[in-house]
Amino acid sequence: MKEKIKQLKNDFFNEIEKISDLTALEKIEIKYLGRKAGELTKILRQLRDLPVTERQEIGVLANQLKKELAQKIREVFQLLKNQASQSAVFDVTVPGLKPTEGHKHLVTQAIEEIVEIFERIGFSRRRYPEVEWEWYAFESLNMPPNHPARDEWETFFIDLKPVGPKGQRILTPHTSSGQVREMEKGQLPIRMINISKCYRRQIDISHVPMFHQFEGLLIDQQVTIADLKGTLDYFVKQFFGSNRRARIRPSHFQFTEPSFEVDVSCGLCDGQGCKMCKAGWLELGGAGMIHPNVLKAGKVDPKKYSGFAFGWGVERCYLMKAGLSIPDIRMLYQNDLRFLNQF
Ligand code: FA5
Repeated sequence: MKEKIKQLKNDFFNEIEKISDLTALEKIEIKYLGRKAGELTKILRQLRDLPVTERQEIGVLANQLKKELAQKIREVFQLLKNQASQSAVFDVTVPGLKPTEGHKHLVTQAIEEIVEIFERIGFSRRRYPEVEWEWYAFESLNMPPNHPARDEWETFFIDLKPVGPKGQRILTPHTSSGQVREMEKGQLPIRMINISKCYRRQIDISHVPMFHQFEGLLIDQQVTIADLKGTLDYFVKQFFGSNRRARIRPSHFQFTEPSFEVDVSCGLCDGQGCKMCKAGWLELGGAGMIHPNVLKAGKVDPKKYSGFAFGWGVERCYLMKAGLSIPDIRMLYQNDLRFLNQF
């Protein structure tokens, strides 16, 4: 037994000299002092089978060795720990890792730019509910229930049946639903720019089910088409570039009379006609002079006040900016960093 203890001691010290990391040290500790199957533990367990005289002598030796091994393990542990912390000293000369810098989404950038342009001529930003009553989106805008014009808005319904005097709840299909809400505040004159999310059951290369519109609304005394045209020209030059022009064409909306479709001259061919625009002009969106019935719905006297409104898609406008050639509006919402990082 004495020989065995001696051999164990030699083996232990040979092995511990060779190790260079804490994992190996832990393995040695388990091998020799492990509670279940440690080599020295086994010897200590065998003591009870020895004759009394031998048991005392071997017991003293084995317990002494146990202390020695434990002491050595502590020393080596400390040594390895010190080495590890020294090698982890912070080296100020090592080049740092540059965190990737994000940026605002293209649509957010466009919204901020649009707001800034209109604020310069006295318009204030508004936001009206995305979950809206039918009444604000249709009836108040001169489209009574079952009017065929409503079909154009391909609306998402929240309620199956009317749930009150304002009809069913819907996801607002256009920002025009904010017109009467703004008038209801009773503060005239009005110069609002309402930018909100809109929803329609549409999806293809130029339509997404969730998009943004910005709606200008101006109500004052003696507002004319010339004021509308001036505002459109101003916006087009500020947003698209000083060489671009706006034009209005007759159109039809239930809530404006007269109504127009607004075009912007093509930035690639300067209105001459090219592959991108065909006839030199790109369609921006609708506009018109507010229908007297809409003013009445908002408790504004049409004999005293008049106004204009326009409503355009933020995404569509952004895609028409000079120098951008984004072939599909859906790319704006696919969250593909290879695309978004280019802007
Ligand atoms: C309207 O929504 C009218 N409320 C605009 C208006 C306001 C007219 C005030 C008169 C006075 P329209 O359905 O054409 O009109 O939509 C306006 C613009 O919204 C479109 O030109 C387009 O730029 C954008 N738009 C419409 N549907 C989608 C869609 N699914 N995805 C992306 N953009 C869309």
